[in-house]
Amino acid sequence: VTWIRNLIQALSSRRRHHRIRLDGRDPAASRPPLLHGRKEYYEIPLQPKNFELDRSLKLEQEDRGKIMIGLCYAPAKSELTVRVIQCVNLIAMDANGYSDPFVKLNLKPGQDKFKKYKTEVKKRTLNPEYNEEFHYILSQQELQEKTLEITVWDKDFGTKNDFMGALVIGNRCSGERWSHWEVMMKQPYQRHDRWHSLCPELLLD
Ligand SMILES: [Ca+2]
Repeated sequence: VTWIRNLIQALSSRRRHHRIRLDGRDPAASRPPLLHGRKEYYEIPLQPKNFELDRSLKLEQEDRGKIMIGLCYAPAKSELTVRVIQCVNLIAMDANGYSDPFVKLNLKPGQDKFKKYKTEVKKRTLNPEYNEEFHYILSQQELQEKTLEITVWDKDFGTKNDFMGALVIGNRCSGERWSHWEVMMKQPYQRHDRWHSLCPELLLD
């Protein structure tokens, strides 16, 4: 139990690393010389106590990669077409250093008539290309009140899928995520392709 006590001590201190001996003995009690260069200690990274203070870690966590979405509205058919084109620099969710990403679309506020769509799963990649189109039938007025929720997931076979990143596009959003929706409504019958950053959560502004 000595090494557990040491670990608890290290967790309560501000140290980022603690040495743990693999045979469970207290490394402080005796320090025999290293024989044949064998590694006796492994550095175990500990989580910093205060995530807010560690800015570099926070930035790293927020970088979820980018997604390219194509939007086109055809008023004569009352048809919105969403094209999921591709993603780049997604985060790795699997132990092999890759993910098996797929994209889900959800037009909100949702009624039953708006189906939830998803793309194919692209296996073992962080830069998937989809080029898949999905269609919604709704009037121009309805379109103004909608937001499109886009989420990226890692397919896990046998267990729950992992959330990877999110994007909301619509009139209630700000910046690029609003202007993309705006240009789609102002210039109908044309496909407008744009890159967007993925966020760790669904944000409107
Ligand atoms: Ca997976």
